[in-house]
Amino acid sequence: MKLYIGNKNYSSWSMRSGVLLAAFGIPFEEIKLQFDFKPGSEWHRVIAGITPTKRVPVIVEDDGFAVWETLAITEYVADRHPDLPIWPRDVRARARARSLCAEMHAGFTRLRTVCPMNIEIFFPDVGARLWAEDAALRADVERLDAAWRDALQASGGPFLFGAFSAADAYFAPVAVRLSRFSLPVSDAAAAYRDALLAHPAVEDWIADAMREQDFVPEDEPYRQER
Ligand SMILES: N[C@@H](CCC(=O)N[C@@H](CS)C(=O)NCC(=O)O)C(=O)O
Repeated sequence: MKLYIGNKNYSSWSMRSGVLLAAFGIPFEEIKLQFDFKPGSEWHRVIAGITPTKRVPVIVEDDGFAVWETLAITEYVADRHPDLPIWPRDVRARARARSLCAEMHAGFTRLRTVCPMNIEIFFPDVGARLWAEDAALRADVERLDAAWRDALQASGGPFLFGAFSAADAYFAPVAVRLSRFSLPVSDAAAAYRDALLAHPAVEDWIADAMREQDFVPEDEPYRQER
């Protein structure tokens, strides 16, 4: 099985699927497609042959069968590995985990827009300015904080549903955003953010991202160059 991803530094959706597979020890071949959004680039040529959405991540099986969209990838991986607790075993916890992943997939748009994932750099000044000026960002982070606190309180932690699950893989890029932009959260959310950043699968992804040394202008609203 191949997992096509984008640059690890920037690609938050790729990170969700990559961390999920690594955290559960599922064997896969990682294929990184360098972001290059100029017309006619290698990125456009290769991605168009893999998925009709022209976005990563994408799973491609040996016979060419492809699965795209992170939520669908998560479900496919869980279906293929029913022995692994990718979703919480308890039916209500599982429903709640799916609600949070769906909420993440469709929502938190202000947080995702103004605080794009950029693993290799810390922007505390930008984060402080955004926090002061942007009510929609504050509302997203407050909702996130409440969602995390509710799940952690019900499960007892250290991850949202106790043991690491798909929901945690889903929120790994958000933990990076909170940390890089130094956005204020409750003590419980901060402890979870730090536990997530310290998970070996997340640490490995971050270490790879730090080694990339790429600069993709379309993903760099706060820098002109490296
Ligand atoms: N809803 C999609 C989002 C995927 C997505 O937007 N991926 C970005 C990289 S993080 C991408 O491929 N962007 C390329 C482009 O916009 O051309 C998913 O869940 O997989």
